Amino acid sequence: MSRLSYGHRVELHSNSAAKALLSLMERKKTNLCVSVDVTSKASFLTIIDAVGPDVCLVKTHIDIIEDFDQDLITKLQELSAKHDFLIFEDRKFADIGNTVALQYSQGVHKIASWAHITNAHPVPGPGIIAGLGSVGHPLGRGLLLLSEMSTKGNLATGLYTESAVEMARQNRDFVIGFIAMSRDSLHQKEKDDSEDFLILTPGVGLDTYGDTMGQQYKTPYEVVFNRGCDVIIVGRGIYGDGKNIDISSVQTQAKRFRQEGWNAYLKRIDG
Ligand code: 6AU
Repeated sequence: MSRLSYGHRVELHSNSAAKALLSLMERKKTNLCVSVDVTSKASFLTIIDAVGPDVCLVKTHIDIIEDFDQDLITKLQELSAKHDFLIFEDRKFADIGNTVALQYSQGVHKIASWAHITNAHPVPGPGIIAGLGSVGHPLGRGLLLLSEMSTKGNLATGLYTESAVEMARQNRDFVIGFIAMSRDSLHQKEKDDSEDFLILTPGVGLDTYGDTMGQQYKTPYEVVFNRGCDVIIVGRGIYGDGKNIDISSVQTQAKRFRQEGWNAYLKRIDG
């Protein structure tokens, strides 16, 4: 599956968010997702406008924005239309189905109304997919399960990862793929050409190996070429600590990661 082009994989999905993301990557020639982990509305929108031309996906942690308001969502949607990217709210839902359905649709953020894609920990079992799907599926949204994590000592390994993949297989209309560190957990079982999952991978960097809190970085080449992942998720590698944002440096770094990710993909499908 990982040798097929993004464009060829569109037809293997029924979910509209998955189709839209694969088409967009093919059309725009980028597999870069920027993770915009800053806390002010102004910095958030400034970074997104700067990286917009180079990304397929903007990833948000909407609950860290100090001055969140509805206008921020309007502006985010305007930037999504202006630059042609999709929106991924990295909410990491982890509760029972009834609770996550409320967290996804209600409250201050009303995530389902604007995020094309969100993610969840599989730890509660299939009920979390049922709960999120009851809200997101009718809206054409897509869900990623965290089958692996990037951090040192994380518990998402072995049987847990395999069970997450099985949960996804039972819900392919809504679960479009995984947050994972490689394609390996799918490889053995990717038997037929009709199964295709997207692998989005965080913990991607070019200049550092990690942070002081357990994050571990791999290069875009390692992630996309060696490990068969589809989308590289990059945060601080592009905008540093997010304090004194230098727009031209943000743009330079975004283009650098975009090129590294895309070249690794071209080499993979060529192989
Ligand atoms: O590039 P960074 O380290 O600045 O940011 C990485 C981003 C952060 C994390 O919340 C997220 O990726 N992340 C995730 C996701 C996307 O679910 C899972 C994981 O295992 N590790 C990780 O870093 O916004």
